[in-house]
Amino acid sequence: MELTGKKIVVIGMGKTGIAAAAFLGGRGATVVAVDEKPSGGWGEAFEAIASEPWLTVGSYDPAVLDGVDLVVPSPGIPPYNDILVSAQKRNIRIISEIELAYRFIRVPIIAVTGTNGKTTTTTLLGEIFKQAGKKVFVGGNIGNPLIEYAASPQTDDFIVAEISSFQLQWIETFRPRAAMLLNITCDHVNYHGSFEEYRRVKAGIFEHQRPGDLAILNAEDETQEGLASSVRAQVVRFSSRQSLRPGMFLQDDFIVYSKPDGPDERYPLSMIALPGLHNVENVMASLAAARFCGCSPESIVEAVSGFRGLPHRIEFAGEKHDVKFYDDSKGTNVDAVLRALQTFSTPVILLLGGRDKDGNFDALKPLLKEKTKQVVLFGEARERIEPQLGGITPIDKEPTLKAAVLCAYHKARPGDIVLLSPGCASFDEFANYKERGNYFKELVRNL
Ligand code: UMA
Repeated sequence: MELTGKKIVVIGMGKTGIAAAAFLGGRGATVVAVDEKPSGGWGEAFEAIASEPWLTVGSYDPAVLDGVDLVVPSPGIPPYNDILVSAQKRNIRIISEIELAYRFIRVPIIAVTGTNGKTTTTTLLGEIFKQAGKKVFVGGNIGNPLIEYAASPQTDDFIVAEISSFQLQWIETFRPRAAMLLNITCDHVNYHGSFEEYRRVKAGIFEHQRPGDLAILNAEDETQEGLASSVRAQVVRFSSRQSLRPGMFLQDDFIVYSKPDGPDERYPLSMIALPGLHNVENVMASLAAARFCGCSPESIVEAVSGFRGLPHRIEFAGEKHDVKFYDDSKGTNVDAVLRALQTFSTPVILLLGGRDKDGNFDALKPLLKEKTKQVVLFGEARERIEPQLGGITPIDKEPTLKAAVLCAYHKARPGDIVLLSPGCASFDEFANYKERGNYFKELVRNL
């Protein structure tokens, strides 16, 4: 892709936009940086490139597009953004940062997408590769934009990339050597416009693959029905509920990998230290990718056995008077709450709330009845969620997370579990889910 002499608008001066601007400027393009925030507050990383001769700051409106060849939006810029809508009307090319990066990356990319489980699976897969002696870069939505890697010497054997639907929005040729779609449930509908569009964009991860590539699909996810027939890559499907031959499934206490050629491989479920069936699915998907990339079964068992999961994903947060607390602050949508609840067999006091993302909390009802003895709603979303739960379980409402934790602790009896799995964004009280989870853990420590 020729960038020299091109005039390119980069929208959003966060992590991605700044890295993309630096890359483009370094390749001879003229970059116009725009952001909805005034330019004084774009942070230190922006200051480091602010005086480059190839960079100008543009106005945050469609007029900035005059004479522009290309637009690179940051992932957080929704497709209905005025500048993007205008660029489309004017037939100005728009590509996402992962598409730009892909054009310059020579290392095979293993891409992980799905509504839930992406970060855990990406991290686990990175660990497996390392255990197998492969040099690997782990990046993407997990926190290191791929465009930064494109500017590096690229000496790794593989890239394991967490890919969000936002990043898939404007791809043209992005072709991962192996790609997996863990699951699709309702999320980010306000960004994509509809669930159908969200699904379409997510499935785009397979769109440019070729027959020698690998597509890993979840056979139990009904939103993926029919997808296998439209994928050009070879397909491996995994299921946590039924036998699949060929495919990956559970039998007795083993994950069985039945391949079209060659004998079955069997991996003991006891190697998985993470709770919940969803984590078994994450391991199955990782296993398929790792075997495809030449990791030995022994290294897979070794790496999975040693993997203890990530902070804020159903993480044990402490115990007081025989009440156990779990931090699932990363559970910012209804499906993640369902997954977290399924993990527990003892009575749960569930902390639900935060900033509303228009989730359908009605879907929680059957599991709430089965698993919870109490729900404590908190934060901005508490009033909207309450009627959706239809009185299925006792409910308390508190304005803040702190008040919710105190309320839950007060109601808990020895043997109970208090689970923060909010099903909402954190932004009403916190900068992000990590800050919310850390604050929760601090509250538990101080009880
Ligand atoms: N901005 C605008 N207009 C808008 C929205 C934002 O100008 O309409 C500006 C903001 O003022 C800010 C900048 O854009 O200055 C932020 O851009 P961004 O939101 O794309 O954030 P980045 O810092 O570039 O981080 C992005 C991902 N963020 C999002 O997708 C929202 C990070 O994922 C990712 O780690 C990073 O790139 C590196 O790849 C975060 C995330 O929440 C963790 N992802 C979503 C998720 O996981 O659910 C998809």
